Amino acid sequence: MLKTLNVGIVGYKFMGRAHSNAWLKAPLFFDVAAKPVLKVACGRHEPSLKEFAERWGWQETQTDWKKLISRADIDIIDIALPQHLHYEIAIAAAKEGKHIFCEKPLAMSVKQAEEMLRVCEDNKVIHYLNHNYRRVPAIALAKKMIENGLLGRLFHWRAAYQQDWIVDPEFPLTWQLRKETAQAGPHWDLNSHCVDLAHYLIGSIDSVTAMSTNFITERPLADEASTGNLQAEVNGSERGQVTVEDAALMIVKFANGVMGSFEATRFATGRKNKLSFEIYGSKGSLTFDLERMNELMFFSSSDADDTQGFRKIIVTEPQHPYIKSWWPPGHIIGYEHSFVHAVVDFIDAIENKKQVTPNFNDGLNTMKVLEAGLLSAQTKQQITLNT
Ligand code: SOE
Repeated sequence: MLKTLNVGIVGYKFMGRAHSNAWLKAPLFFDVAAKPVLKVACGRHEPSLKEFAERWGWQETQTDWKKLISRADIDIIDIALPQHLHYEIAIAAAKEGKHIFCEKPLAMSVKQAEEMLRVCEDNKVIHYLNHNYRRVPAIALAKKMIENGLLGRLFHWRAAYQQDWIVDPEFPLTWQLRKETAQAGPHWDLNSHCVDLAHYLIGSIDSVTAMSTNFITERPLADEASTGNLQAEVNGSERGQVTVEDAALMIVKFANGVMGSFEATRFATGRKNKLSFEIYGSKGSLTFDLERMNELMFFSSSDADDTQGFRKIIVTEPQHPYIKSWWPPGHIIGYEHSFVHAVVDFIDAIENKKQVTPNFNDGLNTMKVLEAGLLSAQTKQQITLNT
């Protein structure tokens, strides 16, 4: 009989659903090292929590996360909440010896991230930070191609994460648009993904210069109880200040000499969830676009001169990362599959007592870059990182 691991999840909205799906699907499609049991779902609003638990098959509910964490029968705490709630829960969970599966971005600051990492290390728990895009097969393939030298010496990294869900000035002031709950706008939410990918694919970042702007400075207040899934309802006629940026641009120098840029916005009308990057090297180049996530574009200088050009690799073959556990060759996968891959690797790390990536250390490194970006935008100075 396969060993089991009891999971307690905190949060039941967009990420609560994405994580629940991953816990359920992982043992159905992959030969996991242990089977996750959806034991307890935790959240503040009991009726919505109960409905969530019933739909996804969580065995029990709990409205007090402290009680959940102190339960001896829970092995894993899944933090599927906004970033301002990560720190306290992660620290308490690590102190109870629970392994942690935490949604991104890791925290509100470098200071919080440092402490979260230290407490996890002191208590020897496995800590995973869910920058799920590392486990999109096309991106994992890009990593392999770079490591195998197909691009040669790297020169350029260019990333843009573009969405458009707050273009309407009447979209309410949800937690993502307030500094006390989000720390920053797309620079935190979206650039955190791209910085994580840049660390994964290119290497560490040495210096940062950034600028940011606001297009809409005031919005109607939100009815937080009905927000979730990037949708929200207005609460009354009062308006409040937007206290995070609406768009950010950042240019960086990597330790290996690569020049890089990052663009993050929720005002790119028509762009729904477009995370794209381009990497240019001495022997070839790669480009990726999340809106076409099963494809990777590759240019190789070693192709014959008369037929050279970007070719499209459809990343649906059994030789491609994670694919052979899904469908027959040529059948595409989607957004939610990257979460399943994360759960599979996280369970493997727990069972084999090894650390998984990205973890809180990777999250800390990302926080350092993002915080430097905020400081640079504020001071209009280039910031050197001492990592
Ligand atoms: C909202 O901008 C968001 O849901 C991010 O928070 C996620 O990390 C990203 O995957 C999709 O967009």
